[in-house]
Amino acid sequence: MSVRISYEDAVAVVTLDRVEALNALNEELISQIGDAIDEVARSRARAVVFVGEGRKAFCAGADIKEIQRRSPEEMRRAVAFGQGTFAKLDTLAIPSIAVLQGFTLGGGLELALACTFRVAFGDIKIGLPEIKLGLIPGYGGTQRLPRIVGPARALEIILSGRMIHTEEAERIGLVNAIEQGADSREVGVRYAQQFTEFSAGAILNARKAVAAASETSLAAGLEIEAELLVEAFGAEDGREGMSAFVEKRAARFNRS
Ligand code: CO8
Repeated sequence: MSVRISYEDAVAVVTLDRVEALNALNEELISQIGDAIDEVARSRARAVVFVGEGRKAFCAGADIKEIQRRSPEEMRRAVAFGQGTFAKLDTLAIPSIAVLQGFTLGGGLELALACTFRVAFGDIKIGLPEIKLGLIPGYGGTQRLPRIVGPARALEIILSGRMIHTEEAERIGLVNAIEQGADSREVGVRYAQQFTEFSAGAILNARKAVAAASETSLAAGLEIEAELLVEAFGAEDGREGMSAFVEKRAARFNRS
C-alpha cells in the first residue's frame, strides 16, 4: 500500500508513501487516496491531515513517466478520475489539512488546494510547473488556485511555472500558516486539533457558506448564509452552545 491511514484522537492522518518517486501521483496512488477519503468519511474522525513520507517532498506531482505513455483518450479518463477524487476531498464533511514539506508541485499542489487548509512545515518550494512540460494543470489547479490567491496571481504562477517559497506562500494566502515541530504528522495533528472541539455541523455549515462566496452572487450568497445559520441555530449543537454560555459551563457538542 502506498497510502496509509492512522488516527490520533479525533484526527485521521493519511500518509502518501511513494518516497522513491517523491510521492508522485500515479493512478494507483490516486485510487488509494480515494479509498482513504472514503474510509475517513466513514470513521469518527473530526479532521483529516495529509502528509508525505520523507523530508524531501509532500508530493512532486502527477507521475510524468506514467502519463507520458497515455493516449489522449486515456488522459481524458485519468484526468476525470483524479478530478473526481479531489472533488470528494473538497466536499468531505470534515476539514482537511495538507502539511507541505520540501517540494509540492503540480498535482501535489492540486491535492493540497482541494484540502480546506494548507500548512507549511519548515522551508517549502511549491508551484504548478506543468507549463514547463508543455502542459497545463489538470487536477483542479486552474480553478482552485484563482479562488485562493486571485486570478492575476494564479495566472502568473501557472504561466511562469516558478517555485514559490515559504514566506511568499504565506503572504499570498496559499498556505494558512508556517509551523515548526518534530515532523509533519505532529504539525498536522496539532493544527487539526483546533477544529475538532466545536460542533461538526456548525463547522460544515460555515465551510459551505464560505464556499458559496466564490460560486454565487453576493445576494445569493447572503441567502445561503442565512439558511445555514438558521439551520445551525435550530440544531442540537446550536441550542447546547448557547445554553452552555448562559449557564457558564463548557459546551458538550455532538461527537458524531
Ligand atoms: N513523476 C515521476 N517521477 C518523479 C516525479 C514526477 N512528477 N518527480 C520526481 N520523480 C522521481 C524522479 O524521476 C527520480 O526518480 P529516479 O531516480 O528513478 O529517476 C526521483 O523521483 C527523485 O527525483 P529527482 O532525482 O528529480 O530529485 P531532485 O532533487 O533532483 O529534483 C524535483 C526534485 C525538482 C522535485 C524534480 O524531481 C522535479 O522537477 N520533478 C517533477 C516536478 C513536476 O514537473 N511536477 C508536475 C508534474 S505534471 C502534473 O502534476 C500534472 C497534474 C495534472 C495532470 C493530470 C494527469 C492525469
